Amino acid sequence: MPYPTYQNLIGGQWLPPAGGKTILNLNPAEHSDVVGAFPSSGAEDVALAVAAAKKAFASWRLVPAPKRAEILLRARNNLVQNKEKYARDMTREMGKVLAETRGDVQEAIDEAFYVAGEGRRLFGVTTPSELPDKFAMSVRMPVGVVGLITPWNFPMAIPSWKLLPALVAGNTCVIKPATDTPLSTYNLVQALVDAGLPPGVVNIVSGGGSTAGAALVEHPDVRAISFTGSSDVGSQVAQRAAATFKQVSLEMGGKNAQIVLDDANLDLALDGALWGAFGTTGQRCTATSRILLQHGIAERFTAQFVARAKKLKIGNGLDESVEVGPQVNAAQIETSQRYVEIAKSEGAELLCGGHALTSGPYANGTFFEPTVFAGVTPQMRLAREEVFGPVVALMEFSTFEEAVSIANSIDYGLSTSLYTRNVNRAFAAMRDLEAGITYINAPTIGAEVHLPFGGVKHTGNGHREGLGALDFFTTWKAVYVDYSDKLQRAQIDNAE
Ligand code: UN1
Repeated sequence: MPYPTYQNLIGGQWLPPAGGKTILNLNPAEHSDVVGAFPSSGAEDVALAVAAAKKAFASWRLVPAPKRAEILLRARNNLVQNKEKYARDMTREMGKVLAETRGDVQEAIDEAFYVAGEGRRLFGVTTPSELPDKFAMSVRMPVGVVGLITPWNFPMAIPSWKLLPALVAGNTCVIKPATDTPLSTYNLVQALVDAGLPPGVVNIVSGGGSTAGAALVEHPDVRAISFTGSSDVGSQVAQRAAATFKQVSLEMGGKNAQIVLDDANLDLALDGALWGAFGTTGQRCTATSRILLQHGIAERFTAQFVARAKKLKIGNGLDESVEVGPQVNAAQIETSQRYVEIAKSEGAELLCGGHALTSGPYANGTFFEPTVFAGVTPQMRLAREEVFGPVVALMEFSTFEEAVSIANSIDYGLSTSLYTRNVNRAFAAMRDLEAGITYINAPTIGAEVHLPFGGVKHTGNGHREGLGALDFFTTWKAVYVDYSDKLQRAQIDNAE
């Protein structure tokens, strides 16, 4: 089957990568379905893109923010119009089911709407000066050229969390999409270009992390890097970016716990656990990967959870009746398989799943069965390390305090959830769970774009997307206006 070849977008032009190499983007449900060939870019391509972004910054920063926002609003309308097509493209390249890829495009639509409103805010702060006849204010300035490195699990939503706030604030961007899912970034950027975004304001350089990604992180003219991916890679990004004093925002792994107390609405907790653990085939940084069960309900919950996990329909996400799509690639399947072996060898009990599906309708894809382990203890690797696949650990506890302590006993701190009808416990959990996000009576997944998104401990380095994004993509400037017509020396002329 013929397939299209995509180029990099640099300074408004579609250019082939300098090295002439490409990477095939395959449908993980059916490898004979080639979505397209995308550039395998290197430092030379990144240098061109950064130069284009630098040039465009000179004029983009002077476009009034409300005007920049109008482009985002028009882009939003383009996304709405193309939602179904973009969702289908995304299912083809990433695998998750259509309902979810529609949600992913919708998240970009929501982000555009939210961020466009910021064009008429971008609030600064005025404060009195300590000196007479002097005015003081703090204004938000763009950072400059920013580099964005995005993951494959939310191929349009996460690029939108980064690109759109960066743009409304007046930055210009070079984005390196995930090698497995570049098309959705192309679609998002096309919506912006069609909305009138000037050339060079957003540039796309496709390729691998160790080549294109590393070059972006190291380029001296890039002032900030926003990265979403694994904690291992994030740590390298931060270390390399430090050499040129870049601001770095990192959103990384999770080992997210759903706690179910004896008094919970059990059916609700089951619905939440199933969606949190196996939605997106477990490939969300917010996925539920530990389910902590109080002794009183553990047996009932476990039996029903396993029965329902076994019934989930696995298959090609383009089939509307499918509930769980493939994993994104063979490496992810290997990771899931590896953790199944690790968990078994550590003494956890495999209740269902545990294998890749390789025959019949699954023969040409990367599928893994929804997998449930019971008897997992806090020391086991399955309780501590991120799998990023449909493999979930059931753990038991006696008291609420013990549950919180188990939930907190890991390096990660992204999302957490508590199912209970006890309002006191709910508020204690909101305070005590070490995580950037806590849900009460809802699963660990499902963040909305206008709240802060990010985590503590090894999940992040303190920045937030959503509500916090403008803090990252702007830099404060203090401005003093002295209208006294004389030299006034702060801390000296007005001293007590
Ligand atoms: C991720 O988990 O990788 O909160 C991003 C959610 C989505 C975004 C998830 N809105 O589940």
